[in-house]
Amino acid sequence: MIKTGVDPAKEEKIAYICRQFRIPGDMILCRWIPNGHINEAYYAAVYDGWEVKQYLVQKINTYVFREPVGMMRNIDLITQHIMDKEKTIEKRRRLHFHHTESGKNYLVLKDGTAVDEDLDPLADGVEYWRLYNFIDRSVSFETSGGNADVLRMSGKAFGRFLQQLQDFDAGQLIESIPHFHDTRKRLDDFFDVVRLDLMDRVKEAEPEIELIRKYRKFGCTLCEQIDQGLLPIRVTHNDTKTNNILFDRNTLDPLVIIDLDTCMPGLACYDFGDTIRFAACTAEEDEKDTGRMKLDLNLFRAYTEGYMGELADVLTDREKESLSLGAAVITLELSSRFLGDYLIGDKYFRIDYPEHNLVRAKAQLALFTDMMKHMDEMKEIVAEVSAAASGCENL
Ligand code: ADP
Ligand code: GN1
Ligand code: MG
Repeated sequence: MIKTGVDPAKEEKIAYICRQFRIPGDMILCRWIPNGHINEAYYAAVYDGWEVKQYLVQKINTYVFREPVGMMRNIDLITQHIMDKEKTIEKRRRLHFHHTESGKNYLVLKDGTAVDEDLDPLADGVEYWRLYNFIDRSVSFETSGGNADVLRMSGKAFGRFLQQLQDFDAGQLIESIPHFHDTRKRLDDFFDVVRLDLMDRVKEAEPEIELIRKYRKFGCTLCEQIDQGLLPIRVTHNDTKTNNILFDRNTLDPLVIIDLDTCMPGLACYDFGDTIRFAACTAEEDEKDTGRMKLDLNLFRAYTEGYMGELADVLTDREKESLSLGAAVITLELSSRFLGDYLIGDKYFRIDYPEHNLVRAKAQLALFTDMMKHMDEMKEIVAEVSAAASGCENL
């Protein structure tokens, strides 16, 4: 069991951050939230003498997000756009980022003290934090547990999200991580890392490296389709794991999409594919027994149904055809990212034990191999479901 308590110094720091965001009252409880591989998230409960209010306090990982100010502006624009669409005032269905006294939706600390300047995020002692509403009585899924409803509701949630962003002007956004899902560049970078072999770890992963090499050209398929102008660039989420959706704990109603850090121009099929990779799989992302990493076609179908229910009339035919490819390509891409991180000494993804990234890469490659075996079936399911969702069953 992972310990989620925090030490008194950290507790004091989180309480200080709450005060910088002008939260009235005293922090009475603070817990570390271990899910998520990138940012550092805490739950904080604050009592103002009248009621207890709950917040999510998060340190932005500036090794990963080099432009936190631009990224927070992206998030502001996107949450505002969605609010305007939803016209909802229910707090549990939206993310509300609090502001500091100087009106920023982020806080800069230098050696633990708040400063008003946007300091270099990579400089020593500099940290960027944010604070927003904690969505109460919600649950997020680290795995679907084989439950098709989780997948169907997830498809609905991410489909709706994409649909709501259709008229959002992508030109307003910065690329919070340049080339995030540029698989061709990801694979080039991976083979550079293999060549350098800084940690002398290549010898531990030779079959995995060869497998990635074998499919390198396949991994570039979607990039080629972009080059040929075949796939539209939309504003996408780019990190569509089911643990980035908060569901109502009792009804499974998807309440809100979180982790908006990577929202930027991208392809629908990477969004579609990433949920499939994460949740339409018979085991968790970091399963050690690779024999358990299989694609579950029933879960795949359920996700496709939820997704197409929102997007059948939005996506182009070519995009629909690309969805199954997206699942395989993003799984290969992430395999190379996990393995590349292992080879450079685990600088990017949070790990729970020394070989964690290697284990993750092996698991993802096993899933990728299984997806390739089932590519035709995936494509058939997408065609069937999208035809039914557009009301023309006989296609
Ligand atoms: P990361 O980039 O590290 O994945 P996330 O923003 O996804 O960070 O947050 C990590 C986890 O914290 C999520 O998977 C979710 O379980 C929880 N979480 C994040 N935001 C909220 C929120 N507003 N309310 C409740 N839980 C949240
Ligand atoms: C990271 O932040 P989190 O845990 O939701 C990563 C994704 C990977 C994912 C794999 C910004 O997502 O790209 O697919 O881990 N996010 C970033 O679990 O790199
Ligand atoms: Mg997350």
